[in-house]
Amino acid sequence: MAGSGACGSAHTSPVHINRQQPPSIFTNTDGQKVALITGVTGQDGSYLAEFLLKKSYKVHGVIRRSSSFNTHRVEHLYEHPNFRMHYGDLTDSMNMCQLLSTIKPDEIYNLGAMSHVKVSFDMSEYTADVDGVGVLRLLNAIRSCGLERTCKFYQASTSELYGKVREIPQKETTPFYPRSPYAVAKQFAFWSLVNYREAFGMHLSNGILFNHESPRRGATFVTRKITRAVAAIHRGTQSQLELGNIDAKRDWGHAKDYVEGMWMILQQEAADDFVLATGETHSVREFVEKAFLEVGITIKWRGEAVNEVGYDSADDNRVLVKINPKYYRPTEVDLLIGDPSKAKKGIRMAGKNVFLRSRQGNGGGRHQTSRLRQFYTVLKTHTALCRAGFDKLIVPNDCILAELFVSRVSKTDRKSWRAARVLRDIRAAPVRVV
Ligand code: NAP
Ligand code: F7E
Repeated sequence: MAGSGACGSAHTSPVHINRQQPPSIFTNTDGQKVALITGVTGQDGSYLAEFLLKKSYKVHGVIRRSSSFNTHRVEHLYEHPNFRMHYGDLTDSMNMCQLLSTIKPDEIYNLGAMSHVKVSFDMSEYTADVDGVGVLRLLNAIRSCGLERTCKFYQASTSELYGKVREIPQKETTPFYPRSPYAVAKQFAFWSLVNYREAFGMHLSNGILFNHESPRRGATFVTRKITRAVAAIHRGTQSQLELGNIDAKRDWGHAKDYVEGMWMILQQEAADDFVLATGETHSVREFVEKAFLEVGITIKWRGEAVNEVGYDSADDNRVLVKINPKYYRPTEVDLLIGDPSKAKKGIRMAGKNVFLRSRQGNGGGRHQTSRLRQFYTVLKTHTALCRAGFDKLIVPNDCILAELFVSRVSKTDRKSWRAARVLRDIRAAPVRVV
């Protein structure tokens, strides 16, 4: 394996954030694959780390320095002998170079990003730096470290690239029309990969992923914002939910399925770009209605535009949903619905298409549910968690707790998530209400 380029000789002292890590994690002599995940502390990064550890990878994650804790999604992995975290930032070229020259990953999953579309309008230059130029930094670091023949690279591209959509549904050949600084930055990244793939023959793949959610979704994205609010309203600790454009439509899937898709994309012999999507679309309005139904409230609507309100059908005076223009975006993406045919045909493992096997409903099988049911599963999981008050509790392993609910609802993965152990841990944990 190469490693003697400009960065190859750079000395680095990785941050030993987790305790009791054997030094062998940096060597790849025993045939174990080595993966580097940027954005490991995010929704997708945490699921991907778990997924790769189960596949016996050595997993290195990049964590941003923060004055407050940003590790709650991965803390349960700290003691894993094959997991290690390193301080880093996509805005720091030397840091990226040093990490790559030390770790010499076989696979890089670039999930790190300023990922909030609305916020990108307020922080456009920073977003371009992290989500756009940051990717180029990583690609150059691979080349500088002489890893371009051995290292595969996954880029977290996005359905936001389609923006003001030119075609319905959207597929790999649909022209892009980005509608936010976030999407513009991601377009720069997308084409940087294609260019380096063609110019230098590197194994670089874009996953064009449509929205995917989970109990680990950040609380300011619309699905979690709604379900948390519904639960709080149900508990009597919140009176109303304020939203922006409730007529936007999204193709929502489950993050756990999508991280498996990321891995499968990198297992292809030839690098390529793939849409991962469910092929169904639902409006934010519909999500609101279904979420309230979970707590026994039927929402009815009256008024128009900013004056529209959602009220409890059992009590006309009980307004539960209001429109607040502060949540509108300067330019909106109205409708996203993906066509994942290429991935379904193209991503095959061991002669069998197992892509989106458990929660996507792409055929028969005992664990399979319909795509619509999957949408409700995400919704129910959020609501169940919040209704039970868990968003108000601090437990050491709340990520795992959330997974337990996923397992219960979807009836999959029960064994692998060791429900009994989780419950025991929760009971023993010093729970405090905040
Ligand atoms: P997320 O929960 O917001 O996680 C983003 C991660 O990036 C966090 O770990 C964050 O660190 C890290 N990060 C932010 N700025 C960074 C920087 N300057 N340097 C290094 N790391 C940085 O996002 P996600 O939902 O897991 O999405 C993962 C990736 O997929 C993102 O690139 C996103 O744009 C893309 N994507 C997401 C979706 C979706 O529906 N979820 C769909 C398509 C594409 P902190 O924890 O410290 O903030
Ligand atoms: O908004 C509307 C909003 O913020 C969904 C990121 O992971 O997926 C995500 O981006 C829709 C939009 O996700 C509120 O206007 C209404 O139309 O949950 P979101 P997003 O913008 O689709 C893509 C694929 C990514 O790549 C991104 O990284 O919901 N909406 N009212 C609202 N959205 C929010 N956040 N808050 C509201 O109050």
